[in-house]
Amino acid sequence: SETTSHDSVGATAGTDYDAIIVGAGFSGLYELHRLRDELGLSVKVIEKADDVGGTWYWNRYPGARCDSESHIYCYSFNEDILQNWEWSERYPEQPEVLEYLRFAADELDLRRNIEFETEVTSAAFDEDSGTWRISTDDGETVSSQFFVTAVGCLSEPYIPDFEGIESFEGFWTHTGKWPHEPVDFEGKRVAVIGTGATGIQVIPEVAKSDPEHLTVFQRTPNYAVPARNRPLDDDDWELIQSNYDEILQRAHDSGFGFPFEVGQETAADMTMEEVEEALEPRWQEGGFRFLLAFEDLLVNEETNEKVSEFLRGKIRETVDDPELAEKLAPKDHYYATKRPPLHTDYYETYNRDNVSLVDVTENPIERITPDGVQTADGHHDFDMIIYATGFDAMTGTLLQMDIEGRDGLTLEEKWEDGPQTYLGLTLHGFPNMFTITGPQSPSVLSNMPVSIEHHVEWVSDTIEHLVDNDIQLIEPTKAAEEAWTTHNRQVAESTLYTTVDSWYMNENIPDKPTVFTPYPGGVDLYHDTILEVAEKGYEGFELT
Ligand code: FAD
Ligand code: N01
Repeated sequence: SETTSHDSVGATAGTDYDAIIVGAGFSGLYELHRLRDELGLSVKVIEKADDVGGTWYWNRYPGARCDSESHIYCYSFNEDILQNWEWSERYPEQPEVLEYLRFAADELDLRRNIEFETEVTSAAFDEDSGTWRISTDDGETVSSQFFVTAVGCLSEPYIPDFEGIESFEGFWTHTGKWPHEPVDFEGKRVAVIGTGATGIQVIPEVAKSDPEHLTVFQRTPNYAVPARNRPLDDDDWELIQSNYDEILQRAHDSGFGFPFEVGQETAADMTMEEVEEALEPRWQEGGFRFLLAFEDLLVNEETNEKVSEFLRGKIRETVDDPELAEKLAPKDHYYATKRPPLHTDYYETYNRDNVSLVDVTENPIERITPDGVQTADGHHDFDMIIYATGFDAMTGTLLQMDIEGRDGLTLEEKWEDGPQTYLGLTLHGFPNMFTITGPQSPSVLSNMPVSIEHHVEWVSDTIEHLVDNDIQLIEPTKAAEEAWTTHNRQVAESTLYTTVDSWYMNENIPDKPTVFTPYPGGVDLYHDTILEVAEKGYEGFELT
């Protein structure tokens, strides 16, 4: 392991490192660079995979592709990385994003401070020394002054507790643990369970790969907008490069981390024909530009119902069998109140002869058997089962880590009724711990590299402030944390997000408290807030 001298920066004497970061995805890599190369701290990153990449290391399923456009799904902080990397497509495929993160890690010479194939199994704050003790699955314990989690919001795969899962004798996997070797579907009877953003990407790819049959198990239908992917040519790239600073600035100053124009204020007073006229160009253009057609989409039921109806109409136009089209057209929730996916030929896939849909609300899955899936109305034989059933999102990976703060308080106990944080970045009772893209921050409600940069920069600037001023500990007050938690709840309740069960609401995992978990106030407002807190001398924190 790497240990450099940290005496010069005033860290707590006797620790192994100034800072330990968990995770080597987008977040952890940038945090390492900032703390090591700009502040000169001794830093170690611990990562359970055998390479960098995070999400893009684990999610190797066929069709895995970014929904954010490539030119804005990137780091903006480093001119060399920006100028020396050219994306090949409007939306990069998983191998290309992974390659990009490997490239960034090498450009910044980050690997030498990352310990791979090592999992953090516990982290405890030692009150006497004011330091963190971090233990790993190889039996080691290391100490540091600062503990930064960069563990991802969607990094703990979730498979429902179906009876008999392990008894299945064919190939089965969760999409987030996809094997590194190619998987052959030709001539196979394949099941995909789940129609979230992942299911919507993997289903058309499996259907195209000559399976004997593909059966999709759907619980809730989803609204998806066409991605309209295409290669980026030299002209596209030149245009991007010549305006790059401005494009990135716009993304950083926007509500969702996208640089796209917001359309009109509301559709509430518009006729359906007027709504269609406004939406059709965005539909043709594809991607998340569609999401921004109306400013009040997520707060006004009338606007949202019109947009939702437009999308149902598109599904009905695409799917040949009217009965199937109705099953695929969501009516139980408003558009974008669950994370809105993009698609390439998703609805078209259901026109193939070798694809069928089981609606599990009508015909529930009873159990998995050695050779298939038993539903209420009979047995379905399969050679392969793909679980596209999502993640224990936002808090799952953090809770897995067995984190203990002051007075033996565990994170699990603290968050029994749902996450409580100050700014989604820090926790009362857990001094010097920082959660990159933590719950109650905009994270998953944004183009994430934008939010990640905001967080990493805030954490790094804060640590610099502490080191420069010889401050040993930072901890938010209970009052500040309670106020932030209340503010989150109030903002969420003013939106349509809380009208549906979703993973945003923690509802996808049995026994988790129902709480809206990300911060819904917008990236721009949030960023201003965290900067203001720092400018006011870390308002809401105790510095000792
Ligand atoms: P991650 O990439 O999740 O990295 C966290 C790392 O921490 C992982 O490598 C993990 O192995 C490691 N780790 C976790 N726990 C431990 C432990 N206990 N010990 C050691 N290591 C640990 N966002 C967008 O903005 N646009 C998109 O189009 C988009 N597409 C996505 C597609 C998929 C399939 C998924 C799952 C997510 C997508 N996201 C997208 C969200 C994506 O997660 C973020 O954009 C971003 O990659 C998160 O980076 P991160 O470093 O914060 O977390
Ligand atoms: O997971 P999900 P995901 N029986 O939780 C169903 C990001 N992402 O991996 O909707 C039957 O959304 C569940 O049904 P329901 C993005 O942020 C991004 O697809 O709960 N079905 C749902 O259909 C995304 O939101 C990209 O009723 C069950 C599905 O499984 C997040 O990751 C690509 C079930 C899970 O959907 C997670 O997406 C992929 C059960 N017991 C992912 N339990 C891109 O940007 C669950 N389901 C390209």
